[in-house]
Amino acid sequence: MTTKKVAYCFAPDASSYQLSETHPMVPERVNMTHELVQNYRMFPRMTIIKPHPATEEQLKRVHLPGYIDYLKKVSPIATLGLGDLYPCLQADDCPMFTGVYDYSASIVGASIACANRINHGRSNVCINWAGGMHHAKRRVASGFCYANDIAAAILELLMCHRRVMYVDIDLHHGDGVEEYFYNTNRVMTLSFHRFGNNFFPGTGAIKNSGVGPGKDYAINVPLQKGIDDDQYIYLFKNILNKAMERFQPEALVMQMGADSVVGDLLGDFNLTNKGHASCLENALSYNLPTIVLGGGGYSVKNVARTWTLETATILGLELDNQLPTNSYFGHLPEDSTLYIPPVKMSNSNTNKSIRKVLRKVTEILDRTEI
Ligand code: V1S
Ligand code: CA
Ligand code: ZN
Repeated sequence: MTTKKVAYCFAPDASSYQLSETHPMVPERVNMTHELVQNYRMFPRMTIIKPHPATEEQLKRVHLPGYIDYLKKVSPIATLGLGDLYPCLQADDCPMFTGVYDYSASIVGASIACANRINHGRSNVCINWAGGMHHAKRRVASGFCYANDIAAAILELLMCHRRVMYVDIDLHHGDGVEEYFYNTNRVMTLSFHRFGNNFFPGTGAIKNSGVGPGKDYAINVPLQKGIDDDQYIYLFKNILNKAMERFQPEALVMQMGADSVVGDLLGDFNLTNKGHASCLENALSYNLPTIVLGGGGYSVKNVARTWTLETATILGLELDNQLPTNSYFGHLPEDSTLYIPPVKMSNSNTNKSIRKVLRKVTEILDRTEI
């Protein structure tokens, strides 16, 4: 069991909206996680926080005022179907919907609440599974993300910490967060992601590693389909260890997108949820004040399994593979267990290509100085 003080933020508003009828980012992801965490009896071991929505002023710290005004205005008229007239939302990926402003404000508010608890030393680890919206840009929504809660939380942490490390194990490149901090050496961004053949969002090559004072502080780890636990964990541990040694951060933000787990609707990695969680366990072993956020993940039951397992990892608990009774999982045998096994699939990452990525990333990290 851990001696860490853990807080768990849950904003009902952040997980009560359906973006569109066919949209893969469904609110059940977070609600199912919430119920499993509760039914595994983890709530008494954490401080449960019901955060306030972000204020307009807080949202405008990370977004163009005009964009926030637009989200606010568009919220009540979304049902009129005026989508195509607006340039800041992207019809399929980021549709407008009634409540888009409140939804965004509540996610950002929860991540800021996590940062505030860390800043005041009230918690060592703060969780917001509804957060992790890493694609949102200053003036535009992108890739299912409307407001960048991660950038907002990092800005808050920077008020009390000299250097913040951001680590993103979502399947996709953390382009939005990278862009916010591309020219500073006070934030190191480290994203592991599927890359190539126009895989969304298309950015995240190793060579794109920051500009000006931020040169070499944006670290990208491009990967191919089928990567397994051994390869991923090998890269993760070695790169994070080197990054920690060089950067010496005072706080850590983890984006735990579960679309990098095997069987995801939009993904094709072969990571188990134990492998995914072991990356978090490794990151927590540095004993830094840490914010843990959600992100992507589209095979809903697997997302809930993964984030439940990771909540237990944070608390230092081992969970029974038998899922507790809950209202989402049925009675099928495949519905009864927590751990997700790997599958037989082709792996386009060779051990040689993995070592090459590690070597190139290490060269960049070796150039950084604090
Ligand atoms: N891959 C993928 C994908 N699938 C969809 C999608 C599917 C059904 C819908 F009803 C709506 C959208 N969009 C995409 C990607 C965006 C992925 C975002 C991942 C977000 C995250 O997990 O990293 C963090 C929360 N969008 C695209 O590939 C863009 C298009 C280029 C192709 C698909 N069409 C629908 C939009 C344009
Ligand atoms: Ca990533
Ligand atoms: Zn993703």
